[in-house]
Amino acid sequence: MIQYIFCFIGNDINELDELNIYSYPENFPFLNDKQLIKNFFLGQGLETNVQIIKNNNHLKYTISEPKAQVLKGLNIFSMSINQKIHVGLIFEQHDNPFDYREYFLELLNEYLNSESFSPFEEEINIENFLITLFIDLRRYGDEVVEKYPKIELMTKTNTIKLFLFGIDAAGKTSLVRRIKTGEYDDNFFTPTRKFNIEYVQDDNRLLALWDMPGQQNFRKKWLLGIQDSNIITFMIDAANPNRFEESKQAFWKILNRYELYGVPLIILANKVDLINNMSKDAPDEHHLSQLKTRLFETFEFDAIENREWKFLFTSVKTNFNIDTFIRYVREFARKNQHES
Ligand SMILES: Nc1nc2c(ncn2[C@@H]2O[C@H](COP(=O)(O)OP(=O)(O)OP(=O)(O)O)[C@@H](O)[C@H]2O)c(=O)[nH]1
Ligand SMILES: [Mg+2]
Repeated sequence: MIQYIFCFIGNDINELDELNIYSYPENFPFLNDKQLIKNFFLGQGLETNVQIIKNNNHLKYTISEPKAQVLKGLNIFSMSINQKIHVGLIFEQHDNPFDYREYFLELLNEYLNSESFSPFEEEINIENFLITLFIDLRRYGDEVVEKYPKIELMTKTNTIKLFLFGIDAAGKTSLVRRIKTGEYDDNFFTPTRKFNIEYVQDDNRLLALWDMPGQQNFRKKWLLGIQDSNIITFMIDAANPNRFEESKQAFWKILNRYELYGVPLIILANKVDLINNMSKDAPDEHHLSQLKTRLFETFEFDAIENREWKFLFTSVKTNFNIDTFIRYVREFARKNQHES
C-alpha cells in the first residue's frame, strides 16, 4: 500500500538547500533528512530516459523509467521528469513497487502530457497533482494489486548468485579466473564487454559468478544483472587513488537498488601488491590500515545500510586473501540457504 508521494524539483545534489520538496500527506518524515536525499540522488542517473509515447514528438514532459531504491528502510519508487523533477512513491516494506510500474507511468503521462495546464508552475497545482496521483494509486493498490494473492515460488536450488561489479581494470575477471582455474596472468587483459558468467561447484552448492563489465559504456548493463543476487561483491583498484571518486559514484548508484535490498556485500580493495613496493607475500599492516581509513572516508562506507557487509584487501596476483574471500562467500551462502 502506498504511504506517501513526494516531489523534488531541482536536480543538483550539491545544492540540496535549493531543492523544492513537496509531499502528500504533508508530514513526510524524511523531508529534513539531507543524507537520505543525498543518497536518493546518488542512486539516480544510470538509465537513459525513455519517452513513453514514442510517436509524439511534441511532448512537454519526458518521463524516465522508474527506479526502486530502499533507503533508511523506506521502499521508494521514483521517476524523473525532464531530468529535473523527481516524483516518488513510498510503499510499505512488503510491497513490490514494480506492481505499480505500468500504472504509475500511464498516470503520469496522462496527467502531464494530455492536460493543458502545467502542474509545476504553481504550488497549488503541484499539491493537487500529488493528491490526485496518490488517490488514484491507492485505489489501484486496493482494487488491483492487493486483490490477487501473490504466489511464492519456493525454489530450493543450491545455486548462489554472486554479482561482481566495480569499474574497469579493478581485477574482477582476474578474480573469477583465479577462483575457477587457480591461475593468474599479468598479460591477461581483456576488458569484459558482456556478462561473464562462470560456474564453480563448491561442496553442495553451485556458485554462479556474475562478472560485470566495468567500462563506463557498459555500466548500464549492471542493472540487467542484479536481479536475484544472493551476494554482492564490489571491487576497487586500491592502487589507483585517481579513480576512487569515479568508483565511489558507481558503487552508490547500484547499492541501494530495491533489487539488492538485504543482499550481503563483500568489498574487495584489490591490487595491494602494488602498494608500498611489496615484494613480500603480505603487505605492511600499518600502511594498509591507513589506506583502509582513507577508503572508508572516501567511499563513505559507514553509510551502508540494509545488509551485512565485509571489507577485505586482496591481491589476485599474489593470491593474498583470496581464501578469506571464499570463506566469506561460503558464510553468506550458508546463511542464505538457511533462510530460504
Ligand atoms: N598488480 C596486480 N594486477 C592485477 C591484479 N588483479 C588484476 N590485475 C591486472 O589488472 C588488469 C585488469 O584486470 P581485469 O581482471 O581484466 O579487470 P576487470 O575488473 O575485469 O576489468 P573490466 O572487465 O574492464 O571491468 C589486468 O592486467 C590484470 O592482470 C592484482 O591483484 N595485482
Ligand atoms: Mg573484466
